[in-house]
Amino acid sequence: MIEDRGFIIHQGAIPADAQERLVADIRAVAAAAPFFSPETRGGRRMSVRMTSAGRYGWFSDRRGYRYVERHPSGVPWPPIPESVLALWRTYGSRARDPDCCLVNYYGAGAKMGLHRDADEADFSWPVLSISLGDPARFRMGGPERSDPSRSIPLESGDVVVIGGAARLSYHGIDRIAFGGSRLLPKGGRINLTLRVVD
Ligand code: MD6
Ligand code: FE
Repeated sequence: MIEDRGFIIHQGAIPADAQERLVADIRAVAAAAPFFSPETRGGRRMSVRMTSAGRYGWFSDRRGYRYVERHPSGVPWPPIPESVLALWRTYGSRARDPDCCLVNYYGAGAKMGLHRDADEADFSWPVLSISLGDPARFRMGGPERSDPSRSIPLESGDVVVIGGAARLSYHGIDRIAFGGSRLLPKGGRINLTLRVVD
């Protein structure tokens, strides 16, 4: 376990067979609620493709970022897989389950700019992040956008807890090493973030 600026990184937390199980479960989520490319407030398409599981899903368009109860197709989000909930109960919290599992898919060249996860009602709950597939560089900063930041590599099977002092800190994904893992046969990276929403 490494701690940096309040971000807690559990490297190699998920064994290979459990990673395979998670990918299979996420494929089932994406079959019910297909990946889409949200639009930012500024009207640009995000390079990351997204979907969600749980009571709420994360959504963005020109009206801004928010949690919604349905996939853009109109169907409710599928339930959060048990394999994912088990990781939350180990690394996130045993006090309650999360409301949302945001699923991000990074293909070649996809990245995520520095941002804070601040659309939730109660910041005493951590956000848990699970990395699967190709390696990525995770950038961690502080509570202000202008705070100094540094990046660390995240690999398939790593779990990051963003809570406590880091809960509202800026972070992002600089780049991924496309094809750097064999977990996803077509390459790319899946990141799951689990949140308590309201
Ligand atoms: C990613 N993660 O790792 C993007 N957010 O693909 C996040 O934006 C994130 O890793 C909140 C907490 C942990 C995270
Ligand atoms: Fe985030």
